[in-house]
Amino acid sequence: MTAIALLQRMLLIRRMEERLGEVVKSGELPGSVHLYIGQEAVAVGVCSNLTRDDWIASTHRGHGHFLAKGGDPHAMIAEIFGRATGICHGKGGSMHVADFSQGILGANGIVGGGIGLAVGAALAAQLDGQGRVSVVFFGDGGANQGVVMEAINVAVLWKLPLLLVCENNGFSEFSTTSSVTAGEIAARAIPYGAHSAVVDGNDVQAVHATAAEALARARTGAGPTLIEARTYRWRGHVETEKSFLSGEYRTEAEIASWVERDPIAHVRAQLIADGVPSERVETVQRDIEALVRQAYAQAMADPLPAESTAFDDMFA
Ligand SMILES: Cc1ncc(C[n+]2csc(CCOP(=O)(O)OP(=O)(O)O)c2C)c(N)n1
Repeated sequence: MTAIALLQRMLLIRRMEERLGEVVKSGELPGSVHLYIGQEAVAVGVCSNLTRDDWIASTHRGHGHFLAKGGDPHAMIAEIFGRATGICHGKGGSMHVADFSQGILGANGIVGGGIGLAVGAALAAQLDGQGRVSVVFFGDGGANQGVVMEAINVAVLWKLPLLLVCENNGFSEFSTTSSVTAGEIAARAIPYGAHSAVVDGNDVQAVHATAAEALARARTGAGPTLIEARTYRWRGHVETEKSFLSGEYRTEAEIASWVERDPIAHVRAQLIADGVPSERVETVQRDIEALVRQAYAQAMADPLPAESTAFDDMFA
């Protein structure tokens, strides 16, 4: 993927999420959402190495992963608004956006819930023998779920084509990572004999390169890798958190210091330094803005599911 394409995908996530933040604030969307703003380089850096046939499993903060893997922006936003045209017919919502046809096993409301799914997909990929891989994204809070250790253990033993991507964004809800997480997350792979790496999660090229190495190993039967991508969550744990939190759990200065390290500004600056004309970059931005406007307008005009479909798509 070219640097322009990386920028495009990151901008798509950013603009989709910014608009979502606005509609939550205006009360147009009941409930709340977990925004991915600030972490775009992780999803895009990893997914830019994947084909449609590869699998990803995601988290409660899953819109960025869905879009980075090639999920349809309109179908995602229609899903979040409970429309019949949503990717899960309006029955899944923000925390369950999934599209198996794009290799997206879904966002997941259970912290660490994607990990077992991704191990299963990795085993299926290995049995299929087509060279597919399976990637799971989880947070630093998710890293403390026991299933991470179970996944690494079995993936090393069976040489599964699995990549575990921990997005260490500094917080698990309102607790700092350092107050609930012992040691270095990436190091947890080492006793099992898995590969591991720490990467700057705000540098899309660095994430892309680190994931490329890990995925090349996975595709050739050399087993799993755990990547810890260090980044920062710009927005609240949920968009509505100010309505129920009694105090602050971080400072404005801390947030500002990370906004200065904006992953999108970083890649934009790199493009300009490499001689890409600024008009080209502006065109990319304008096109993304038009696409996002269109996705929202269409979703808002779409119908809600018919009552008669309430029991469709149920297994039991
Ligand atoms: C099994 C489980 N335990 C607790 C929760 C409540 N919960 C939702 S998000 C979250 C924090 C997750 O933090 P992290 O994994 O670091 O992801 P981030 O929100 O930072 O992206 C918690 C504890 C849950 N959804 N599932």
